[in-house]
Amino acid sequence: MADRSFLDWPFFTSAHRELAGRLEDWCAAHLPVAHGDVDAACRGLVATLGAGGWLVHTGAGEGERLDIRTLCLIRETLARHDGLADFAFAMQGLGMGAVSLFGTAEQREWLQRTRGGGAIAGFALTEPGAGSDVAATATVAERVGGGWRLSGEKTYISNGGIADVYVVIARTGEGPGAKRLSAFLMPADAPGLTVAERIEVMAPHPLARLKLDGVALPEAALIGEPGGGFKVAMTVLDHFRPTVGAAALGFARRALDAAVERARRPRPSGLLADYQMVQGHVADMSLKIDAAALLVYRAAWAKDRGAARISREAAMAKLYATEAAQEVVDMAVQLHGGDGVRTGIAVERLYREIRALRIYEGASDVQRLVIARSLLA
Ligand code: COS
Repeated sequence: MADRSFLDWPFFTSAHRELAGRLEDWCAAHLPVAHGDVDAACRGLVATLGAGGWLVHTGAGEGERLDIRTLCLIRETLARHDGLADFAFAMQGLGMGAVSLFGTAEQREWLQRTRGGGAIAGFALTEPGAGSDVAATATVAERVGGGWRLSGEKTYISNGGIADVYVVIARTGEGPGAKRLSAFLMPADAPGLTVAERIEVMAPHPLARLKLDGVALPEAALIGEPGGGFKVAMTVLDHFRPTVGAAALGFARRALDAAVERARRPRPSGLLADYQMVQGHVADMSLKIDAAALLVYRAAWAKDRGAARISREAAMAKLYATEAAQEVVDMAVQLHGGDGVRTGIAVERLYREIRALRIYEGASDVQRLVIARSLLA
């Protein structure tokens, strides 16, 4: 069982501790699931997480706000039990993040479905020519009659192909650079929206390149102000980057547990745990995990207590926790010897699962940029 003493830290309320305990029991009863057909697994996980009441926390209705500590606790716990369950949970939040933070009452109606597990969400931001550089977004939204017509391509879109609704960022041309983008709510059945390519990755989950060929959306699809899309996207990312750090933490804790179990396992030549170098590695893993947890929950707590913007704290949490988790998982693989790279063993799966977290929702170097700019501006 992973160390849960961090729940006593002052970042949390008794409600957080109670939720973490309930989720632990729920995970033990429901996870992991079979990943063979990832689309079916994700659909099933969204339904099960919805039925369990966990997806309620992925969105904020009128007058509510997202509780980032809750999102982090849930992601950390789910990731420790099943990476795909964490993915399914996380995407409901990220996908609908713009609606939770900026949506109209009408747009928030989608939240009832995504928070209940009756609809799946996606966030269509990245493009073939605009990954780290969001201001280079080329997808265009033109005003046509009383609505909008969107054309372009979005890639590496999680839940692409199985989502029922996407938030999409497109160029509307109101001002220079980043001020030319706007956010839209786009149902997956909008005519002109197609899945151009399914993308297979080392830790499989639904991922696709989407083609928007004159997708017609009503005026009411606009989220926030015209020209406010860059800010919408960045604010969503500020809220969800700490949760990526939390997922990394879940993977790292699982890896440490596996390494400790391995080190204590009796062997004819003695326990690995008796070697000082092994002890040193275990100490370093544990240290990285606590440091990551402090940064993750510091960022979440800062937002929950009302900080207007947590760009730097969120970037620090995501950068450190994902990089540290990669090192922890890698060391866990090493401590398993040859078994560490055998397909199907927990640390081999974690090794594949952790890698993308240093890239998605802002690659590590983007986080460094955000941190440095906040100091040097
Ligand atoms: N919250 C609110 N406003 C923000 C913001 C934030 N987090 N970050 C930037 N802005 C504002 C800036 O204040 C600036 O406004 P003014 O022009 O009024 O001063 C404007 O947005 C442009 O900001 P900036 O000049 O910093 O933008 P850049 O084009 O240099 O981009 C980075 C900055 C690289 C940090 C941004 O593009 C980014 O985060 N990229 C990574 C994208 C990503 O995470 N993709 C993952 C997709 S998977 S979902």
